[in-house]
Amino acid sequence: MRLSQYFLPVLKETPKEAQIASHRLMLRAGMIQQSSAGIYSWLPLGKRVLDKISNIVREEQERSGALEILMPTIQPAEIWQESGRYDDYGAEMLRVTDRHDRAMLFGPTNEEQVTDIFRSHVRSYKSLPLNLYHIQWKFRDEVRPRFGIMRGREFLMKDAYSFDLDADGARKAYNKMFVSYLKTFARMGLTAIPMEADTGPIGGDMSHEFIILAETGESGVYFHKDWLQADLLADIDYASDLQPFVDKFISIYARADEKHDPDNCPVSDLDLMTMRGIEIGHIFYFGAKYSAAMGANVSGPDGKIVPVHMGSYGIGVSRLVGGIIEASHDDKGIIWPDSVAPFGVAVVNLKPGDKICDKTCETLYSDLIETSADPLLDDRDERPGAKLAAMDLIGIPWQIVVGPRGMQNSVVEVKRRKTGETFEVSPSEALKLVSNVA
Ligand code: 5CA
Repeated sequence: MRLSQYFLPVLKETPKEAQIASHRLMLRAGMIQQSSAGIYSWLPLGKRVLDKISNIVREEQERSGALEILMPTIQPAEIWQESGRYDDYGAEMLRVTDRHDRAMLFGPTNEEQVTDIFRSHVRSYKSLPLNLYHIQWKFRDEVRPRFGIMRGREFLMKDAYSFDLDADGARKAYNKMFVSYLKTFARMGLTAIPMEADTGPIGGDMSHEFIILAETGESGVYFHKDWLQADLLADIDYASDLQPFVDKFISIYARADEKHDPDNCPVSDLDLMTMRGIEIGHIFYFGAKYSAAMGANVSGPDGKIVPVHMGSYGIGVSRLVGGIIEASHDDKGIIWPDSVAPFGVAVVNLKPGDKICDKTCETLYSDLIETSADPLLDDRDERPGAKLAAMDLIGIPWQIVVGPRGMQNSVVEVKRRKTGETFEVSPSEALKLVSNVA
């Protein structure tokens, strides 16, 4: 992408309304724009990151065996009346009426909708296990939307729903999602700590929320310092018994502050850490809560007809954009992990119009496209300082800076955003350097 032809409305001033780093930086980097309270447009740079994150989530869901579908944002009230949640959900649910006076709603979650799909088609245990997921916008009329897209009213969620014949099968489905979450977040450079949690309006009797550590998190967390060195499962065979893995992770202490009892804590003061955390995922096992209410039954091998056992598994995809920034930024701007960066490499032409600089940049740019490094070429007619500051602000992991002075010795400067290290190398060595990252 050529920056001269891109839409990157960066802000010079720090927006006053933003209280936390990620919100400030997303506005300054031209990633999002507020439409109304808790509702945002995603501008080109923000949309790229949102898509990168969605794709990692999608890949790890598929690896775990879940199948992608797409359910609507607008749902009929009837299915929520069947489950009994239509009234319970209260003012958080955005209710709308269509031209025929039919009650509809903008989905805050999709247990009812997916249960309706299931009961229309599945009758036998032979079709199980089944896990259906989608990545879709949700609406919750939060009392206090805040921190930009972190607690929005409209937000993008990955929600998966598992169906099994019995509690045993459901536990296996739960374990698969548990493990796939650790992998998903590790790929984004995040250590996500699973914590036993309350089930709230989703219901059920087993639940874990996944928390990343950040000063601006909404909840306090107590945890064993081993979490900071946890080995997050590079390779996992989903067909194997995952219970030992899950048990191992659950056995490392982690509790929300309201559940932490200092007098009965198994962890010594020396090993215990406390920080604030951001909830980026939440998984639930709720058995037959929805299937019994909505008549989603299957016949077992013995011919007996029973309500199917279900769980649901959410990831805050749009919240993750802010969460990653909270976990990875400095006073100059965002520091994207390579896996979710909007562009892999920035090629900064310090002097557009200078023949050698132009030619070197064009060659680097086309070579980087060739190697799929997803380059951004800063070919704007701007002050060098402003260009370098913009690249730091938007957090591109590698920068190749091409200027007339370096060109006299046929060298460019390569900078690693994360460490601030710089290397003076030839353009071809620069290509090698930036392509050698995983
Ligand atoms: N049906 C279940 C699981 S699919 C469910 O809705 N779970 S949830 O309520 O915990 O939401 C799942 C994830 O969505 C949360 O972990 C959080 O990361 C994200 N999320 C929830 N509310 C918001 C919000 N207002 N703004 C941004 N992200 C949110």
